[in-house]
Amino acid sequence: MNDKATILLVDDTRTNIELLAGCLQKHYNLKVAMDGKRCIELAERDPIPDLILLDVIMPDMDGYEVCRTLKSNPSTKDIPIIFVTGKDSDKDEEFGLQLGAVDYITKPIRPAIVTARVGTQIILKQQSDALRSMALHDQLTRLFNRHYLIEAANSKVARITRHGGTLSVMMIDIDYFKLVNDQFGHQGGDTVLKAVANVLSSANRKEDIVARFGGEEFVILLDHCSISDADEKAEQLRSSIEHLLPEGISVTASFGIAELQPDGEEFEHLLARADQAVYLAKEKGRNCVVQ
Ligand code: GH3
Ligand code: MG
Ligand code: MG
Ligand code: MG
Repeated sequence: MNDKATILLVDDTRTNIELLAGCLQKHYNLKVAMDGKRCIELAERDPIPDLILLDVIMPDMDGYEVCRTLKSNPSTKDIPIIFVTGKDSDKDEEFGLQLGAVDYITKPIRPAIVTARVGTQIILKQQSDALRSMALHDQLTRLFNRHYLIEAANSKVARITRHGGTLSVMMIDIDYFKLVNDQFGHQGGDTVLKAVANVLSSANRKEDIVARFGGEEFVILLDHCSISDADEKAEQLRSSIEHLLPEGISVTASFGIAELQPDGEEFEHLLARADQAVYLAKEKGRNCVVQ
């Protein structure tokens, strides 16, 4: 994996780009845009930049307008922006910072100053990414946590309520997990949880959200997925979990699935239906899928 941070350089003057690239290319991945429109395109494209160095005076769309556009788009609003500009009055600087830029560097470009200020912002960005990742993931399994699941689900449900679409939810509860702990100890139980989490996440599409919902409970949010597709998928996962451990050690799980009703059903209600289905799966004798 390439863990160099990515910086997007935006300036309509080639010599400025060359000067900035000269001081930054050794330590960072660089992307270059020579106008505002291209900057907005590249800001959304992988690798998503960790920082944007943005010129102000450019034809068509100036840097202030580019900044406003980036800040109003949920997928680019958290990318830090440093203005690098010849507009050097206090008023200009104040204006740029009020637009949400994290720093404001005036031209002529002084390589040592740019390098130092960029370095500081990259460290801050990496720290905030790490904190965000910790806040959204479960430490043991590395899956998303309940908090993230609910946030993501509410926004998917809102989108579907407005524009239509299909969403299914799958709830998974490991059977007799207390016995797994009793038999193999808490650490052994943790190893089983990690193994089950791996099965659940490796078998899924990129757009699915796999979360650890509680102790030995997991939830998968299946976007663009009908109840019959969810049923097929759950059956595959159920079988993979059943065959996960060597013969003689039994780990199975009970599955409940439900599809969002198109009458404005809320996620909480959808989840309660999946939970009820898990309860019925337990009643039926466990290691099965109920809808
Ligand atoms: P059922 O088939 O009815 O679901 O039985 P169960 O034993 O799985 O049911 P229950 O929900 O009562 O027990 C879940 C157990 O999971 C209890 C708890 O000690 C254990 N557990 C919860 N979180 C963790 C964890 O992080 N690690 C380990 N090892 N065990 C955990
Ligand atoms: Mg310019
Ligand atoms: Mg449980
Ligand atoms: Mg259980």
